Amino acid sequence: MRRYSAFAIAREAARFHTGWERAWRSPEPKKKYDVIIVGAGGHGLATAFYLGKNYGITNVAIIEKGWLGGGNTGRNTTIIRSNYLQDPSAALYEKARSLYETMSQDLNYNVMFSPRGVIMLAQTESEIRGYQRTAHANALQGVKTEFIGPQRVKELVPIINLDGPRYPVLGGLWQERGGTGRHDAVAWGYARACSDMGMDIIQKCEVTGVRQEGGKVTGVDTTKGPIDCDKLGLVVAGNSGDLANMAGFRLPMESVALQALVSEPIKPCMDVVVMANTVHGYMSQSDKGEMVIGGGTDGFNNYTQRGSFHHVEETVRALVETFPMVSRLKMLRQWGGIVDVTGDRSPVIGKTPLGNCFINAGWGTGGFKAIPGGGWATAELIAKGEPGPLSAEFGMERFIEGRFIDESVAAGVAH
Ligand code: FAD
Ligand code: PYC
Repeated sequence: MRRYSAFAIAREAARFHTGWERAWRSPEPKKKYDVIIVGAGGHGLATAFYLGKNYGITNVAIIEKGWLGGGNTGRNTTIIRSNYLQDPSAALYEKARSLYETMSQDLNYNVMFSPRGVIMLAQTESEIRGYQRTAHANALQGVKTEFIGPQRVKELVPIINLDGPRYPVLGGLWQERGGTGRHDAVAWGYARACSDMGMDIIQKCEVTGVRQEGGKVTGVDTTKGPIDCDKLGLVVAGNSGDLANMAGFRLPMESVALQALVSEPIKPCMDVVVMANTVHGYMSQSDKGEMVIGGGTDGFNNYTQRGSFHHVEETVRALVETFPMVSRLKMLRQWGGIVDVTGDRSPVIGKTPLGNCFINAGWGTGGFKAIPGGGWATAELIAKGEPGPLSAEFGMERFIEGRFIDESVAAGVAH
């Protein structure tokens, strides 16, 4: 792989950009791999990358039914933060956030990580108490956050209205090193690095069956024919239930669409990310100037990757009290992604009833921020066959043992 650099840009400019290589190969599948990862979203690609980088396992195929990064990874609102309440979550999300800090250098691919700061607004007395508790927990966990008062919120977000009639802004949980990253660049950067290590990314290839013998996976059936493997990783977010069905087990998860929208581009007006969880909307400004606005999940299980009119209305209505300028914006685009939600709003990274089959799923509305950490932990699980310290608490047996990792407040999006 030729490295991207300022020198490379100058060289290519001099020869009219005729020398750029394809960022990743598009091979036909081999008959057999050491590891097959199903799903070329951020978590699947990051898992493959750390299998190669941390464990030297490179005979790997990443199989994707659509195009890489075309699932939730390319559909999210790109918020990165690690201000979770419970110790195992704070460790996992902070590992991920810290990997984002150096991701562009590590992958030699500009993922535009922008640690511009994230505020979760407190707009009720109970939110004040909840976020103060999180700030104290984060201090013990080594995650840098602080609870700030309304005047500091106003300094950080001049366009905010502190005195809304129903939900005044009473303060907020501020994480200065939280922010955003370019979501599809994250997928592309990992894909390029995986391809460079000799891994095969096979797009437009749907897994239609999981073949097994004596309680172990032997391979998968796909729309490009059967492919054998020694180990299988299922990393398919909202389609996890389908894949588990093919493999013959059930998951404690449900799938639901989560929607988002963007406005027309406007001049820079807000250089932090604001989440208003009580009124239920969150907003940041993209580099193009669009206001990126997130709404809620659909109130019923479904597999649609579309937006719907009532969500636009509900989300915008929720935001105008706190951000009156939103009432003047034209909305440009809306879309949806299928998120996979667990009962405690924490992910599953763990073993399955099939000995050599592992799963990374259940990130719900918040797995973009976790991509490098989730991939790191899943690679360790697949390579060693046992969870490591980052994922030890996240196995699905916690739902049988009643050992929940309750993150319903930190999840940000009520669901
Ligand atoms: P995906 O990116 O969905 O990848 C799974 C892949 O598996 C898909 O590409 C799919 O095509 C493929 N696949 C499925 N079935 C098969 C099959 N049978 N064969 C082959 N391939 C298959 N998180 C945050 O942290 N911050 C946010 O601001 C944020 N905002 C969000 C906003 C929206 C509107 C949405 C929808 C999600 C948001 N999220 C956010 C959540 C985040 O996007 C997801 O948790 C994360 O992207 C999950 O990554 P993934 O790699 O597990 O899944
Ligand atoms: O997890 O921070 C988050 C988030 C914001 C919007 C959707 N998810």
